[in-house]
Formats: sequence, C-alpha cells, structure tokens
Amino acid sequence: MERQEALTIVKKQLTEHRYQHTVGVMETAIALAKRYGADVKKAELAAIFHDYAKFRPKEEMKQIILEQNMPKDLLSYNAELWHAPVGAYLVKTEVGIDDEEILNAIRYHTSGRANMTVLEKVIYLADYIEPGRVFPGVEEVRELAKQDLNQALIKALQNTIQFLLKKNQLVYPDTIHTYNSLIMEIK
Ligand code: DGI
Ligand code: FE
Ligand code: FE
Ligand code: FE
Repeated sequence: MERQEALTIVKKQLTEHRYQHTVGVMETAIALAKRYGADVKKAELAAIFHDYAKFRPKEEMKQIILEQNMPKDLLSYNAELWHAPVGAYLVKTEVGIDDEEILNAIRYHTSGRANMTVLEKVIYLADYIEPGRVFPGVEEVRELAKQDLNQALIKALQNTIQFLLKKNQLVYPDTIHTYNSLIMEIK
C-alpha cells in the first residue's frame, strides 16, 4: 500500500491532533529504520497505522480482546494498553494488511515485549520521540536515539515505568519484560 492511501485511510480514524502525531511517528520511524537497518517501507506502514484503534469505544475493544483470544489480563490493566493489540487486529481485518512484522510492530507499540525485532523497536521509539512529543525526558531519549537504539529504548522504558510508579498505576508485565530484555541484550 502506498503512503498516501494509508494516510487517507487512517485520517478518518483519528482526531487532527492524533493525525499530526501519526505523521510525526511516520517521519521519525523512516529515519530510525534507515539508521538501524529495519525495512523502511514496513516501518512507514506500521507507523501510519500504529494508533488506528486509539478512538474505538472501550466496549468494542474489550469485546475484540475477548473474542479474538488476546491476553485477558489486558482487561485488568489500563485501557490505554488496549488500542495496540486491537489496532493490529483491525488493521488486518479492516485495512487488509497481513504482514505479521507490521502487525506485531502495531501490536507491541505501547507495552513492547521481550526480544523485540528492530522494526518493533523502531516503532516503539518513534512513537516516544516524534517531534510533537513534549514530556520531560524526551530530549535525552532523542539524543540517545541518534547513537544507540537499545540505550534510547532503555531510557524510554525507565521514564515510562517511573511515570507509572509515581502515579500509583499498574505496570503491565510486558512493559517490565521489555525493560529486562533490553538490559540483558546490552550485557
Ligand atoms: O498512543 P500514544 O499516546 O501515542 O502512545 P502509547 O501507545 O505508547 O500509549 C502511551 C500510554 O500508555 C501512556 O499513557 C503510558 C501507557 N502505558 C504504557 N505502558 C503501560 C502503560 N500504562 C499502564 N498502566 N501500564 C503499562 O505498563
Ligand atoms: Fe499508541
Ligand atoms: Fe509508546
Ligand atoms: Fe502513538
């Protein structure tokens, strides 16, 4: 699928703000894919569709998680996590993208997972550092991203986990597994 067709499809699913975020993730993901050797075309499509399900009603997402045998424990954790696996499912069934590498990059873009592929890492990091992001710590991760993909991800995971701890929020196990896996990878 060409970029323009993909952008036109996703725009209908998103607010203007979230669409601008998506364009930022796309540009950042393409640059990171070139820098770190992921498939540039797959990075482009995964980035365009990564937040496809962001505005689906919670009840619809819950039903898809149950009916499609996704991990049920998701339902005990923050609903912010749901749009990633549900997005992978809807991008496959509604948009017709069936490349599993692209779908996995969408599926794991919020929590990450152990042993991520370079493409999954690129999408996770692009989502975190795209130019529209302004939260504390993002500039440090942007700098690391120029030098070392894993170090940038470790800092992003540390920031995210710290943020959740400070807010007394649950940390989804895959988020911890992502952090542990990255630390093991650099040893
Ligand atoms: O969809 P975006 O806003 O572009 O970004 P995202 O898909 O990375 O979602 C980010 C949100 O997900 C952010 O508010 C933190 C939250 N999040 C990520 N990992 C966890 C988590 N929330 C909880 N409760 N637990 C997690 O492990
Ligand atoms: Fe997201
Ligand atoms: Fe993210
Ligand atoms: Fe996003």
